[in-house]
Amino acid sequence: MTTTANGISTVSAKSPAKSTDAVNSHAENRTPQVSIVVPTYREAANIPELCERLFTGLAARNIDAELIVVDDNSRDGTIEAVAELALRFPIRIIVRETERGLSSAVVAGFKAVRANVLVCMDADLSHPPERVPDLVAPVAKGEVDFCVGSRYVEGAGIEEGWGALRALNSNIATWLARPLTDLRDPMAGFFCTTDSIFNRACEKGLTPLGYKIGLEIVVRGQIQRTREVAIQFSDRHAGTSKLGMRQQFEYLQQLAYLYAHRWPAAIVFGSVIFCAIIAGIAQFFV
Ligand SMILES: Nc1nc2c(ncn2[C@@H]2O[C@H](COP(=O)(O)OP(=O)(O)OP(=O)(O)O)[C@@H](O)[C@H]2O)c(=O)[nH]1
Ligand SMILES: [Mg+2]
Repeated sequence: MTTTANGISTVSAKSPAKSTDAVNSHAENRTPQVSIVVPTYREAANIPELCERLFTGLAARNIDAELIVVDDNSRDGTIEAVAELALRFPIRIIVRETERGLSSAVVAGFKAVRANVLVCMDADLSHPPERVPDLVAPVAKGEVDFCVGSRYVEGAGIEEGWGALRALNSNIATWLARPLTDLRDPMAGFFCTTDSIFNRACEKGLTPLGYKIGLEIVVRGQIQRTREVAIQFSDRHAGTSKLGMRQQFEYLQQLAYLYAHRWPAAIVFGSVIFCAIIAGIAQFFV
């Protein structure tokens, strides 16, 4: 990783992300209470407003935080936007030149944090930045290990722009994850946890596949103490969605891995039954 002035770290295949390397030159020596990681791909238009609203909300609650943008070489002005904001806010950027993917970007960010309390959120302002302190509070107090900004608890809401198809898609995806966790919104990309929970999930084989890194941490980290904070989920502010068919298939693949992790015996049993049925059917054709 090479680091330049104004808080820019560049990661290439020859220099994979390492936690200490990623602390940029502009960062102060103090240790922040909270590290907020935002994965980005072509989100330059959203970063300034995200940053302003986030740090205004944090200052109002006296929370000392850092913001780490993990960008997959968008080349859309994200680096320049962060460099300008870094003059006023504790923000830095990690640019990955050879890797793509939301979950792996969040993992790279979590490995580069300086605080013990970690937050993950989207850049497109779908997640209200003002609510970060409400997610942080129960985790920082040690009341829970994982706090979600939830779309599916009482008091929460989703902006009307979601069409019926997207709502159905989200509901099916949520329902498929139901056996893995009690969370009403296990798909949320807006959550807070701790570095020790994240490290435990890594030790248990965390696989940064697809979009649902929160679910991955909850299941692999064997988290029991969770809380959901109702949020108003907005449509993306600017730019275009990066969620496509590929991410949907990756989600199914991720679910298969998580089910196998949680119930290895059931998966072996299911595979044997499946093979037996296939072998039985095959007999009719030979
Ligand atoms: N670093 C990185 N970030 C990504 C990648 N794909 C998506 N993101 C970021 O992850 C966050 C969520 O992506 P979105 O495109 O908003 O996905 P979504 O919220 O499901 O869909 P919309 O809100 O409808 O656009 C945003 O901050 C994206 O910029 C990626 O491949 N690499
Ligand atoms: Mg979004």
